[in-house]
Amino acid sequence: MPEGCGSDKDCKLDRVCEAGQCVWPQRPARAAMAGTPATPLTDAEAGPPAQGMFRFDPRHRGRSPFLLPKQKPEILWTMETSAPVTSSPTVSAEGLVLIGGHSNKIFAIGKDGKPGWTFATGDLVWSTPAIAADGTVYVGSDDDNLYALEGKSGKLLWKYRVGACQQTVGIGPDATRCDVDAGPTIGPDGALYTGGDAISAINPDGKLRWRFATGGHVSSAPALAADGTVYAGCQDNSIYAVTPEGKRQWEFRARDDVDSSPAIEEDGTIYVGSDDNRLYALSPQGQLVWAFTTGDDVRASAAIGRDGTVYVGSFDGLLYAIRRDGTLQWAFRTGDRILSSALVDASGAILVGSQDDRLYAIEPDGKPRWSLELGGDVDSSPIIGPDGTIYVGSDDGKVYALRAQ
Ligand SMILES: [Ca+2]
Ligand SMILES: [Ca+2]
Ligand SMILES: [Ca+2]
Repeated sequence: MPEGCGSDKDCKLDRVCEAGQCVWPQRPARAAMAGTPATPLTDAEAGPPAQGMFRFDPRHRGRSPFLLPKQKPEILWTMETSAPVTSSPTVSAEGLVLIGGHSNKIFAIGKDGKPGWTFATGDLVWSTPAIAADGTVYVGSDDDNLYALEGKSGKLLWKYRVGACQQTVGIGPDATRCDVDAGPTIGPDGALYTGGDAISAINPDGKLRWRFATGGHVSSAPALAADGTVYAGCQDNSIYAVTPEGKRQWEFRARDDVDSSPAIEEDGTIYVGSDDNRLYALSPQGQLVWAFTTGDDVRASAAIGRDGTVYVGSFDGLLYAIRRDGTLQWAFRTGDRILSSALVDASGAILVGSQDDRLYAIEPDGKPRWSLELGGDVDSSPIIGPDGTIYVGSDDGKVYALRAQ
């Protein structure tokens, strides 16, 4: 719950007092008040001082400010990384495409597809690079480190080891428990939120701000509400709400692992999937609003359209459009499991990958617009660059840039 305040001095961190509640600055107070009618924020209003991250902003709504092409795009270029790419891309202010790979590296690729810098870590990279306002790139690795890299050169600025797992790399319970696969998510004050064997908040200088212990591995990126509350799913079947100071607010128990990253609606509702096949809608107080049952695990993260429609893929192969009240609007069938998190473009069209090796563009009413076959599973979550180019990774080891004529 947002805490009450009389002046800015009553608010922790850099928050300010607006209408009796502590909120992040440059953010309309209505966004922080649960229960008020949702007025869609523009992306500029909602955006933190960061250039890019998994699901685009700390609330993880998966809303792109750009438009998907009407026509089926063609492959503009590909870059071979030699191992599957499940990480999702981000684009820097200089136009570099940043993405991690199972070749243990982070790649910076020029707009023309020419390789830029690479940075080698000690294990697989599932994490999506996040880019701070100053250009610093933050990315995690299965070697249990969160890395801060200089955006232009890829030079190491610092690394922070999450947890104290005895075996850091390879496979096995201890080797994977502290993996940094989650996000990171950049908060409005530059703090970094990630997973591993706990939920951690790390300052921009690489020092730990707080660590919230969980009963299992946190594999997906924490989301951050307008009031500073941190939400994260965990393989102990719980969804945790943690205060801006790192204290437990509430815990909601699902019936299986929660590997989906939470998405937060304007009114504070949290949408998150679970291996129990459900997509949950939870109130900011941690109460169940509704649960929508799909045919298999929901590991993808939900996207929230500007009209409040929620889009999420399931391992049953369907991409679901679910109304705010939890009823089905439509479902779109792909040929295999969906792990990729969908994007909603500026006009409400949807873009998502599937393990049938295709990338699908879907109209707001659920009709197919186009689909394009790539060389392997598309588990990476696609993005649209400012010039309309689509970027995505695939299990065939390639990073793709797609553009319509
Ligand atoms: Ca590890
Ligand atoms: Ca299941
Ligand atoms: Ca496949």
